[in-house]
Amino acid sequence: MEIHHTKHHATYIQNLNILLEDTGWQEQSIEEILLHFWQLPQEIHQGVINHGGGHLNHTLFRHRLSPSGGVLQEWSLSSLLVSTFGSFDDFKAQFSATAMSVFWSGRAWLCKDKSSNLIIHKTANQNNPLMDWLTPLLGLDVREHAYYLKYQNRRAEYVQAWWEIVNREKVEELYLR
Ligand code: MN3
Repeated sequence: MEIHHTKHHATYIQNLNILLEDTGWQEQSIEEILLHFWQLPQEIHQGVINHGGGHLNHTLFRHRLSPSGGVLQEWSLSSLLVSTFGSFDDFKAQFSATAMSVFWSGRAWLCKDKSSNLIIHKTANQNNPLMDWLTPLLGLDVREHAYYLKYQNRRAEYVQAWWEIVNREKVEELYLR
């Protein structure tokens, strides 16, 4: 986790700042940059998606972690999760299956759509659900660098361990926002 934060995440920020030099966009929020990147010079579009998305995705990932974890069944979103996915365990199973199905590099997400429905979503590389007009509530990085040092190729064990440190208060706060 420390290397993921201080090396991988930091590199995305450095590269994004280099790309945005002289564009006048450096003071924009990362969400605004990703929603309106097409207004930037075309030659930096993909770089802004990659490094800007990398910055936002890793920020979202880290801010949804809590050292104390949470008792998942006590989520205030539980009734909505149950009515949406069938049961709390079904939600976890569907989310985990989505995380396992990501090929190579990407994320599984719990998102809120424009009608406040909960949906499980998947993105590739450093794309962010904002770009699909969804509000990301909870995201799990399943690129190998997220887990390889501790779990090697055992992504399922990493996904299982991650559930123990999900910051449910943060997810609920974002849903209600
Ligand atoms: Mn990562």
